[in-house]
Amino acid sequence: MARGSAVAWAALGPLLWGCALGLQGGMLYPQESPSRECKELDGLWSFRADFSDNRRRGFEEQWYRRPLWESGPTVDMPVPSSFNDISQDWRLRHFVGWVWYEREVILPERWTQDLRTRVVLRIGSAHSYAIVVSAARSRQGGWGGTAAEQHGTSSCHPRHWVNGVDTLEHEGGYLPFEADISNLVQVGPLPSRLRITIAINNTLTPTTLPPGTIQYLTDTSKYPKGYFVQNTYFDFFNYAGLQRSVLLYTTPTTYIDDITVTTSVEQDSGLVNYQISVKGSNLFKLEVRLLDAENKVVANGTGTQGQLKVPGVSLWWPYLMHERPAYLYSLEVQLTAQTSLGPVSDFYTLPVGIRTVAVTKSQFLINGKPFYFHGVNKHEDADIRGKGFDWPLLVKDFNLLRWLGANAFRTSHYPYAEEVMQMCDRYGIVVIDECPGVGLALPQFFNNVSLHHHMQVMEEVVRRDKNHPAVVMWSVANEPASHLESAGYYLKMVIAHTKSLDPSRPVTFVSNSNYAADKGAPYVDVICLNSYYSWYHDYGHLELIQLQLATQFENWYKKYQKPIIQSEYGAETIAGFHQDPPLMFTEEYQKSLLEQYHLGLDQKRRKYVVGELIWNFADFMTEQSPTRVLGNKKGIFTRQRQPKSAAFLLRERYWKIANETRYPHSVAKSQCLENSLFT
Ligand code: BDP
Repeated sequence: MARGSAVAWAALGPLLWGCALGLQGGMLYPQESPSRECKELDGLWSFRADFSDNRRRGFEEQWYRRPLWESGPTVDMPVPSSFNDISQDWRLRHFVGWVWYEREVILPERWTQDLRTRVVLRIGSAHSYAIVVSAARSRQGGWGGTAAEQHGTSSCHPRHWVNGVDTLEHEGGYLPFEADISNLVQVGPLPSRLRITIAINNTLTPTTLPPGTIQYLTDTSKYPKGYFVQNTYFDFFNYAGLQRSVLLYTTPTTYIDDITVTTSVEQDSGLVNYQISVKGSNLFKLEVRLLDAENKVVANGTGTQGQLKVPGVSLWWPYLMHERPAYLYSLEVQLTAQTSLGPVSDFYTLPVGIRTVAVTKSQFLINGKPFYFHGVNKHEDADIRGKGFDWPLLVKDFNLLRWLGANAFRTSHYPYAEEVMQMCDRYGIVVIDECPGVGLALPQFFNNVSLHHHMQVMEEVVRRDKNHPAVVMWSVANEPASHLESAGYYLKMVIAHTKSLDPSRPVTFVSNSNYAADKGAPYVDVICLNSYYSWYHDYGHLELIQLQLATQFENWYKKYQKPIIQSEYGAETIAGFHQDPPLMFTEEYQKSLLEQYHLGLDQKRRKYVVGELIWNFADFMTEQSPTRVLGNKKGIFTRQRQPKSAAFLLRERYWKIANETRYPHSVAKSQCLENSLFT
């Protein structure tokens, strides 16, 4: 990629999107439309953890063959939620191995009778390896279904399948997967009920993402026979289970499979390049209409690909960068097709934000204007639900972000729920979209199997999030051991692959290596740096921060000539601890440390430093250790989302920066979101 002048990825997008993903099919967010119905399966599921020594009893006894309660006791488990913090059983909190979820669903008769209907089972995420077995029951009784065999804790790879048609396997948490189950529910005597059994294994191995190791402790004077622990190399609790929604949805048998949109700007016109894939028939017609926020048609087209021109465009601007941020159009796609069973239609509407992203050697540009990331790093994390998706929590977090004057966050350290990304589009919160490439700490993690899987995961991330205007950059990893030669090759390959999947966005990874030793930095578009001056070393010496920060920035910039984001900095703080003059762990220390960083950042902010993301938005749970007091306490909010003193400090700073960098263009005609409370 040429450097020095602005690189407008958006302009390359339409030319290069042809580099098809290796994945089968699209992963459009399920929505209701005149041709599509959804049935959410959130609520209580039956649940059992397989506590057997080898964790394989469920497969050996074929628990999926019959309703789960028939093979032993079950408990209620809410979905979505992590299973870890729900019960009083400490064994479940720390469980490693297979857990079993089950739920029965009554299907609408049309779904089972109308052969022009396609029924899809979609799992928002299952951490981390999942096998889904679906069985349908006819009105006469008796389950028809499928079977799986042989799974252990140390191996995440299922082996044998019988009647595999109606089963589904997926490796990796944090991303959706789905299966067409029409054949199962639409054959034989009419079925009206569906039993869905999902076995999930949370074991992390050297080839999962994130990676981990299972360590057997064999000293029999200390550990019972077969005793093992899961080692992880990242700093958050490995919550697991059905952490996002599960649902069934329908499409016609000929359907809109995927839509890819890239946008660019030509004078005062917006250009929307679309590409649509259709499955089920070759005899079809596609019509597209672009509607503005007032539902007025502003452009239309036909066919599987094309360009829509929007004169007098209202651009998608980040929150606080413009008086009318987050403007969204709607791309209505209508498919009509001839099938052997007669004509069918399918409708899908995609929100579209028109904006460009570009990087120069010292700036990050959105819509051609310098953008400064003033935001946070987050986690999907809360009391009781763990990493389970929760609407009240989501809305609270976005209200806090806007209160704070934050215009961006990084999805540290895995892709967040799709609903989060939609909120970012609607609120104008810019996202650095990070994959679960975290904890790549050991040399053995940089192997070919991992590399292949990592690339596959990037395909899944890009496939899911490519159309979100809020996503302005992909991050392929957090703090990999990037000083290693093997890591250099690995990162080069993952970054190149990501760029081939999406040439419209810059790509980065987040480094904590030394500038001179980092083998991945040559391949990124933006340098993202984590540093913890006066925290993990030189503790208490706040007076050193400015010097060390200046050295860090100057070294990296001199070597790479790329814009830099301070992607993490922060201090552990127990809310309510006070000490002045400041001592570590107090609110005063966190504030003072931040202030010193801010002075350092301000020295470079107008030069080549293009962003600062505090670690962390809120306190979050980690594994137990002598250095963690009920989790990581570097939040500026507590885990319950109450502000520490630092939140007020940051709020003042972010609003000040926002007021300096706002662009009062009058391109937008209306606003899709009311920001008046804060602007
Ligand atoms: C950084 C990691 C982050 C940790 C943080 C910390 O990227 O995941 O939580 O350190 O130690 O190195 O608080």
